Amino acid sequence: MEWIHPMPKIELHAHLNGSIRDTTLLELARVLGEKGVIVFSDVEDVIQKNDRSLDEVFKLFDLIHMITTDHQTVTRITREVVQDFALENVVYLELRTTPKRNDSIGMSKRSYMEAVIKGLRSISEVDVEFVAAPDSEKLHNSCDGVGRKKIYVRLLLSIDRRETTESAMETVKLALEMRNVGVVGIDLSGNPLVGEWSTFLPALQFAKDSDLYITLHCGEVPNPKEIQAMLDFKPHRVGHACFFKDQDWEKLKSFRIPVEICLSSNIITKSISSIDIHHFADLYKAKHPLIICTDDFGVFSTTLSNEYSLAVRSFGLGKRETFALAKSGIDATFAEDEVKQQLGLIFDSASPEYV
Ligand code: 6MZ
Repeated sequence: MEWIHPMPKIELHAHLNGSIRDTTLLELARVLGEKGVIVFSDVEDVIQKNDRSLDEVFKLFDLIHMITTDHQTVTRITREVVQDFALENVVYLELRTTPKRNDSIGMSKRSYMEAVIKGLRSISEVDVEFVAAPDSEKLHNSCDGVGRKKIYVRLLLSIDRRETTESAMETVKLALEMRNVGVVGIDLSGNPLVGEWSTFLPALQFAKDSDLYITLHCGEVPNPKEIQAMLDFKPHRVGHACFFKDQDWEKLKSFRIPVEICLSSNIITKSISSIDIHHFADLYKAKHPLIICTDDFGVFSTTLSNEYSLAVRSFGLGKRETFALAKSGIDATFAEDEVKQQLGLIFDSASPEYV
């Protein structure tokens, strides 16, 4: 399946701090170990482990945040994550991250996001287009092997389920202020066993009313009431949808809400017990909009190409169907029409290889 890597791809569900290279994480952990902040040998095994329950994943995130949350490191990991996606021939990336406040190092949610933006600006190996610019220069052909690679990047600000209504509102206001630097929407994520939907609803409703796009982690654990409430909110996309019941599927399908599918993440965290019963198959058969994503390529040791290979092997997709699936992701992006058009051209120019 060597054709999957060069195929243009769209990534819509990627958490910044879940997408750090192991080598970078180990290097940063070693430095903190030398400073006596952590015991390196303890965290080394945790970072390199591949099999993680959902609970262990969130413990790992607490550790990662301890290692990464200073301005310089946020800038570095942003740069590396975007470079890694560009190398995977991702032509459009919606990167999500939770703006963090840490008074002890003078970090505000805004300064955290400024460090992310600095990371985007610091990439020189590939062309990164992240500011909505209708008259931006025309795209180089990203697949002809001659032009420089170009990747469109848009940002989603995540609200962590541990946050209060007030803190969630602060994130939404920040997103509104940062629309001119590529922020297009809001994500609700974090440990699904923590927090109440009613806590986040005021901020999410305000975001929606202000024309920000919304994607929700929905049904990552069994929580029938919350799933129905989330669907009634009519988000622009949902992620995971692992514990949906018939009535949830009916609603999701009638509203045509696209689903971000994260196969390895769902299998590794055991949200889905086996790939052959994954809801990808039913949604794909029903021609429901869906998009294959990585979730946390660092934490789950995967790549977007690997996720596509898994789908091809598990659900018997052909080359042409896989390409059509990747291309159909354009409609699910939160990008401006101009960008969607450009993405259409990129896929069209690559299509002779995939028909
Ligand atoms: C729910 C997840 C997640 O925001 O610090 N996150 N939330 N389910 C998942 N599935 C496994 N994977 C990641 O990236 C890390 C944060 O993203 C959310 C969690 O809130 C995690 O702390 P950022 O860049």
